[in-house]
Amino acid sequence: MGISGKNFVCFLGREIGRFAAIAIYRCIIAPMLYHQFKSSHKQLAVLIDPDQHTEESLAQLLHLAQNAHTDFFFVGGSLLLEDRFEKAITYIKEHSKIPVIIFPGNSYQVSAKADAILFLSLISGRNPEYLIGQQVIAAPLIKEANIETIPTGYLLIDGGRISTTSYITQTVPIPNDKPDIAVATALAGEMLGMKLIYLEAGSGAVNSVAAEMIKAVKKNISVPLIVGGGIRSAEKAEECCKAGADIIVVGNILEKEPDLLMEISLAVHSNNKVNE
Ligand code: 1GP
Repeated sequence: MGISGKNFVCFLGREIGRFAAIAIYRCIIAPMLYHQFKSSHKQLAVLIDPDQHTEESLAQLLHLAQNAHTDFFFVGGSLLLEDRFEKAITYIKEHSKIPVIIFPGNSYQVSAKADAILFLSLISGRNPEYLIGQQVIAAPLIKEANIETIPTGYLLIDGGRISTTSYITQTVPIPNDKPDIAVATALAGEMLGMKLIYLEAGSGAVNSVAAEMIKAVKKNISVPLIVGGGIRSAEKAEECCKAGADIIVVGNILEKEPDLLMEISLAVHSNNKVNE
């Protein structure tokens, strides 16, 4: 065999190795976070809006979150007036081992440093911009960032006041006392291939998502159910878990009372001991 033949064999070997490494990464390592979502344990996500934190308050929250065995950080915000998104993700990744998942408020909230992104489609609304428009802009950026992408059906529920999400997206939330609408919407999301369903009452909601609605949706879907918005106490977090939420998201209250995190985490995770 001539020298060019040897080179060709080396080249082929390297290419096969490269493809195998990519395949192993994509099939085994990369989907790990979605598998964590699918765990039968109740889990807690702390929402970090970079605009609401100084480096000092962020450091304090990371410390508390670590002690409280927080399962995920969700990072994002509806507005993000200041250029703190990338800086916040970098800081969290440098100072904590808790997975960072982007919870994007718009198509530009993408970072290669995050572990994953919730690829949200606001399926409770009828505004094409938030059903598919923003996603088309974000898709090439996410591909470039090469992070785990989790298609998520996002349902906005009436939390008792006009939420920022409702205002920004110009969509009407589902009434909190209409579980049937939420069930039909979540089912459609799952049938369209969404891997998570997220019931969102809006940050700072007066009323969190009603237990009846959580129960009804959970009964009808087979993908993990995330619930957030207006969860301000351990009791409320526990009520949502008991109704069927798999992942509880808490944000706003921790900006004012970070010490509540431990109590809320115990309430969420205590369900696991009962269920085990
Ligand atoms: C995430 O928007 C919520 O689903 C967070 O809501 O800020 O009210 O906890 P809070």
